[in-house]
Amino acid sequence: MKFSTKSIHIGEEVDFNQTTSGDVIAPLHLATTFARKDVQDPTRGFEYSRSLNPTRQALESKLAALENAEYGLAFSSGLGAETSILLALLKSGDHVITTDDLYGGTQRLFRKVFEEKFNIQFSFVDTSKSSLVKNHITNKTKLIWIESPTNPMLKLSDIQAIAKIANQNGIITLVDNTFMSPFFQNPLDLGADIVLHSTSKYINGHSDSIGGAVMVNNSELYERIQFIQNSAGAILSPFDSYMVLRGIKTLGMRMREHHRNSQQIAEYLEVHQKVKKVIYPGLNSHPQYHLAQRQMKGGGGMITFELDTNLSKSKKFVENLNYFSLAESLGGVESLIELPALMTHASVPIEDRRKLGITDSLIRMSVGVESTEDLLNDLDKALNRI
Ligand code: P1T
Repeated sequence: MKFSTKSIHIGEEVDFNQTTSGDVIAPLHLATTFARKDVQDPTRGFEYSRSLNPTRQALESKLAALENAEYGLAFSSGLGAETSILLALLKSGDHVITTDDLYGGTQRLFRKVFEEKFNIQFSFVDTSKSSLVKNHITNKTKLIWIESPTNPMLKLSDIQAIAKIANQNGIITLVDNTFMSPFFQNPLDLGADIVLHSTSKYINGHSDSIGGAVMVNNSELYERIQFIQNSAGAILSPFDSYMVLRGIKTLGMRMREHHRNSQQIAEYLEVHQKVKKVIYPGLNSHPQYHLAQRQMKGGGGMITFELDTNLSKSKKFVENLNYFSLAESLGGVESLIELPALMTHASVPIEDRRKLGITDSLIRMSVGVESTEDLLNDLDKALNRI
């Protein structure tokens, strides 16, 4: 089965033994608990919805299929999924190597919760240089956590090379694949052990559900993470599972459009005289363009750029757009724009932001699937006004 067939059919096969009505979509099961006929034998395997719910189960099998994985798990948010993985895999004294340029909320979770309160050590490393990863491995290193492309600088890491290093040292590799979605990148196929998504972004795609997903192939890893999903309880609700099942059906066609619009906008911005720099993995000016071609099936829908002007004019530019809402988040059908230093990455220490190039006037754009012409006209008008 190819990608879009899986995104429509897996988990939602019509099963005349389970349903009396022949629903062509997975029904929304809101029940918190399930009656049984026999004390010892839960009918059809369902007992209590935190442990297992039929709507969430349908989504979890679809999520697994899209990352070519054996198992999928759905969580209450991307950060809920992250917390559950850290609880499942680590204990006090363990060490994690992670990408230096990460979503601000992930950094806050690592630094302020797991490092400060639970004595887990994190090394923030430029994982776009695989050799640096090797240099930071110690006998306490249990996990290598990669975000690729990174948020917001769109740096890429060679997943295959890093997974190989990790594997040789008995270390688990995780890839946060939120920016690419399973349509453009499949980290498990490149040797990673765990894939994580914030489904709040492309997977749901309509900016109306917060959620997270984890996909793995190894049954022992699955059981460890599933144990925490049930024990700590950060599950995706049945209603949100239904929303994501609905959104995911068009993931392939949305990603193609996000990419098509982004490529044209990135090319337009790159030659504009008021633009200083554009970072987009589909441009051959991207420092890792060749890795992008090898590892990803498209450049995606995120563009980071800097105007050749000061902060106040950059603010004016983002406030003057019509179709790009000034808002955090990404991956929805509507276009969004933001200033990471003042918004999504405000919790990152200022010296780290400086080192990474997250200047106050850096702009991050999530290109939606509106008509290309309207988006280009909107940008053109706002650029002419500064
Ligand atoms: O928001 P939540 O569903 O908890 O997902 C967290 C998360 C994890 N990983 C990546 C790469 C992310 O970008 C995010 C959330 N990011 C934003 C809200 C943002 O505007 O960048």
